[in-house]
Amino acid sequence: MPAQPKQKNSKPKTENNTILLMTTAPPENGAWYLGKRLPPIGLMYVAAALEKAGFQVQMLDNYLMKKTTEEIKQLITQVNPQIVGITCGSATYPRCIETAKAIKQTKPDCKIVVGGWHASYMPDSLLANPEIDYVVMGEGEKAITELATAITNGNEKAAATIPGVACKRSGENIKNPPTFIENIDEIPYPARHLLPLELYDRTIEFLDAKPADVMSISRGCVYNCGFCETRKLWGNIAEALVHKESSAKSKT
Ligand code: B12
Ligand code: SF4
Repeated sequence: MPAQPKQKNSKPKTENNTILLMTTAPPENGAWYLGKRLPPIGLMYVAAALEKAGFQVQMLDNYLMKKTTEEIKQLITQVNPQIVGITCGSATYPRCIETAKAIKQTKPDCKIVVGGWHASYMPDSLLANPEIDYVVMGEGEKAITELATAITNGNEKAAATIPGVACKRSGENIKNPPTFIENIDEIPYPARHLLPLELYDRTIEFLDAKPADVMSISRGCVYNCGFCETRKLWGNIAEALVHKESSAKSKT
């Protein structure tokens, strides 16, 4: 197994530095609902970066776990997170907002940060909801680590200047253009240990192999196909970067 990549630590200073990272599901009777589930790799990368920076991280893949709003409220009371991070795609937007409302009702001082695809393409639509404090656009690891550090240090002014972060200030939406992580080897491997991997279906129709899992082997693309949004999310990266995660590790 290769050694974990090194990353600079920026230790959070406050006592409560618990962060809950979660997904929500699209409506079950909608066209976008997939019965099968694979672990959410983007969110696991975000979790790993936060753990590496010294935060206490918990994950709830609620697409899989299907907790009700009431159960989420109970979880928030139990975990008492200072920050909740939610992945939001366009299909999951309504549930993301519904969940954010429930979290704020339970713990009004909890900061809600939304990242992922809808957040990256349509940050204003998220910031229009009073429950959403921050939006992270694009690659999440560096932005969320800097943002969580600023929030836990009570430095909301610094939070508003972080590349890739969007937020409301004096009635205006501030949107700082994202930057990319230059040295991809700094990114820790996805935090698979934070999810109940045994509960996932982990099969893929055309593969006669089980368990199947997801890995990310590049960031960005050298091409620019008209139908593909990879360049929009990941920018004009001139070189595809290979991120090695051992296959042995993913067999867990
Ligand atoms: C692989 C993939 C899948 C896999 C997911 C495997 C998995 N479990 O992770 C499968 C096949 C299951 C899948 C399913 C679907 N997908 Co898909 N998928 C992709 C694809 C090709 C790559 C995503 C990926 O893994 N990227 C690599 C990781 C590292 O990046 P990431 O996930 O974007 O996460 C980073 C950032 O977004 C951010 N981030 C993510 N979450 C959070 C949360 C917080 C709090 C923060 C701060 C940051 C953050 O930080 C991460 C690390 O840098 C993208 C296209 C693309 N190029 O991005 C489409 C894409 C994400 N999928 C899309 C869609 C529509 C779907 C489906 C709804 C399709 C369907 N008919 O059901 C489903 C539902 C997915 C869901 N859960 O909601 C759309 C979303 C469009 C939109 N506006 O929402 C995309 C963008 C493709 C497209 N243009 O249509 N998908
Ligand atoms: S479809 Fe997207 S990811 Fe694939 S080669 Fe084209 S631009 Fe690159």
